[in-house]
Amino acid sequence: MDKVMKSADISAERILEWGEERKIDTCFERAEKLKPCPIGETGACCKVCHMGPCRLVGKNAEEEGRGVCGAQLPTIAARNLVRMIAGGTAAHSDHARDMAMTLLAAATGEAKDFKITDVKKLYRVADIIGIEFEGRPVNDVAKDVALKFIEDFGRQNGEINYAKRAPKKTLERWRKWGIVPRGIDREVVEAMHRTSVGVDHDPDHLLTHGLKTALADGWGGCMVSTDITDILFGTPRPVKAEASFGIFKEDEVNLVVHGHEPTLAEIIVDVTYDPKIIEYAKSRGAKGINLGGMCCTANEVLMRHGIPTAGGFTNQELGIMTGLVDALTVDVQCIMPAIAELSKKFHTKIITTSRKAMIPGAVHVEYDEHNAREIAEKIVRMAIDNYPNRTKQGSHITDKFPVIAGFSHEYIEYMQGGRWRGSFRPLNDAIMAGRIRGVVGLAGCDNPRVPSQGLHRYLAIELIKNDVLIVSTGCGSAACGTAGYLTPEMALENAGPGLREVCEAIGIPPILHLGACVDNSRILTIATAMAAEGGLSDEIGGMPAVGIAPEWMSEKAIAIGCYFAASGVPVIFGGESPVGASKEVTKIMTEVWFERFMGALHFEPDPEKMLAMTLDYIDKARANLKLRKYEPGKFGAERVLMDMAARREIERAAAPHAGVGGINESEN
Ligand code: NFS
Repeated sequence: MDKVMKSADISAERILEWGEERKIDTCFERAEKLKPCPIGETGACCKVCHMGPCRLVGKNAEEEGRGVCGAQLPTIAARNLVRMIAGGTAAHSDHARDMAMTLLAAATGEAKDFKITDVKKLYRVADIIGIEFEGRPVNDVAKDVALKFIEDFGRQNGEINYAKRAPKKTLERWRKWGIVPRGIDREVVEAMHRTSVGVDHDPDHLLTHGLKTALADGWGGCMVSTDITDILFGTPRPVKAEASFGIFKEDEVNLVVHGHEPTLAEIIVDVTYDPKIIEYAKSRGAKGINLGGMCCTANEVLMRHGIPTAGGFTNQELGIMTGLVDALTVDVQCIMPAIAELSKKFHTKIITTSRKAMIPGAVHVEYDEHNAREIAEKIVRMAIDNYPNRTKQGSHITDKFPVIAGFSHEYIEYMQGGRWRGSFRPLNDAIMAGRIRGVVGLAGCDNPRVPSQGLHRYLAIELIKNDVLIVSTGCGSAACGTAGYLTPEMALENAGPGLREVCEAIGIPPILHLGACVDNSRILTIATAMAAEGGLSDEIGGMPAVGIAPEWMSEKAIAIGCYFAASGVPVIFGGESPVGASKEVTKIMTEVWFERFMGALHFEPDPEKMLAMTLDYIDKARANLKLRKYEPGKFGAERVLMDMAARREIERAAAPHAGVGGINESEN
């Protein structure tokens, strides 16, 4: 029998084999040794008080099972899911809070190393949230924008700022069902309260609040974070980069930024270009400084600066095992504590930087936005100082692939018509004509419990073969990038005939990398723009669009899945359902949510079934919208609204050796 692969990534698999020979443990071995508890895995375990934990198992558990307090299985499963949503929302939104605080400190001059980079985006955002901007100093506008967003966290009543950014009909559904978030913190706290012992016991009522909390994540935390990051560091536009372990260089200092927050990483990017720092690296025997990323901090600096990525979640230990990483700085979220222990077998220095997150065994250099450059310099110097300690220990396995990333909402609009005629008309027309069958958001983590990255890659290839345009984020993007899928050539080789034509005409890959997980908010605003453009659905619900997260593992993924469902997008997650023990909860999330919001959250471990469900949702939406029936290679007429200048810009961006292409800040 063939050996079962742990990772679908060939380089990852080779590093794992190298590690196995030396008995070096990773998440892959730990996942094998530690099987999930079958009771907790399906949501049937309640541990919200200490009369339990109560495990509701057995054939009739749904009807007859009771916890010590009398709680039934649907209540317990619903509570478990709502707590996951609250955890995910808290993570994204606390990150967003810090972004808002940085914007405020930049605007008031307290954070001297930060400035407003994208003034046009600032004005666009100010306009949406009702801040006067014309004729005012930029920093005054930025201060008011920051303060208005900070209100979103602590507001007790009313609606979060960006609720009104949703299509009118979508917002009406939310108002009808009482799920427009008031304030982000309020919804998270209420979720924790309602799921504590002896409070809310009605599964539907609980899950409705779960959706309200999730919307506070999507249209609150995530969207606020994306927009402030664009304002501070620039709105992404196509950029060339590279992915996989080959981004590490044998003769340069390899410093990796890992985690989720872009602020310190942005300053580190800048420091690595400082001639005095480069000179310092040379004085320690290196040819230069090579910055790389992992997980979503990687996505943030990849999108804006073309900093290469070593990949997503399951690659973090393997990166260290190359033996080439001199320092790995981590901020928050998705950082395996195992890296501190693992790093002792190599020369890698692990540096924690957030005041919220420490790991025993790591060095802590605390980031403070008021003193960012000094701290960034200290970190880069630590990496340089560690370069001479590099030994031969390590797999030294290095392959890499080219990547085109940087597809923001603004750029996607621009690429469909140029500076003056940017719109979503061509995309809507291509969908109406059947050239593009539908759109899929491919997101979420990679997971050592499946051949990691494999489900992302399988679904990505099959979907583009079926003329489905993919927008990807987070570790979904990383899994595609480290396989070489994020290039325009991918369309020529693998896309169906309609999608291939569209990609060739514009010069884009069939998988558009939209950024980090918080940038799933870009998918919400793109769907909103498509609804406003006309010809498809006039709300997010009903679009031939589906969200998938085949390898999810984080609570953040659950929050994202739920805010897409509440916004009107059917969502299909891989793996076992964390509420699979309860038929009632499953029915609410699939059938009841679909009736109310035109979205749903499914769990389907079989990737072939995931694919079939995705295409089925898309085709049914096309039929309901009375669009031309999708047939490969047969299209209706469509208008093309691309001006030559725009096309040239995009071709330049996607061409080999091109630098940053497309719009510049003033056109953004
Ligand atoms: Ni998203 Fe980014 Fe990756 Fe999953 Fe973690 S890195 S925020 S949670 S593992 S996609």
